[in-house]
Amino acid sequence: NAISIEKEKQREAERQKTQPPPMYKVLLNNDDYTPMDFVVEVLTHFFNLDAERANQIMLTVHYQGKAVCGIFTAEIAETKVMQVNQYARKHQHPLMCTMEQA
Ligand code: TYC
Repeated sequence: NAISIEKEKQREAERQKTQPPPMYKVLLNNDDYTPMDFVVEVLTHFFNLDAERANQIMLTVHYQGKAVCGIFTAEIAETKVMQVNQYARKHQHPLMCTMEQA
């Protein structure tokens, strides 16, 4: 009935307060055209990686097809994906950033 549904909603709300939020992996995907230097620039600028880690991740994408750039809550992951894809399009590169639940 309506009261038990309401109770369950309340219980779920309480559970969420004490539960860590779902986390999302943000990935870069390989393509044949985006310059390696541009990918490294994206990784240092949007994911706060130093040049060496950025270069490692770029090479993992290049050789394996994709790599995780970072793990974030939903809102932050969505923002990263949008910012990276907009920045790539602005510079006319096909670089593709995606997210999936960790
Ligand atoms: N494969 C690209 C090249 O050879 C480099 C590249 C790396 C592109 C990572 C995208 O996410 C990427 N220029």
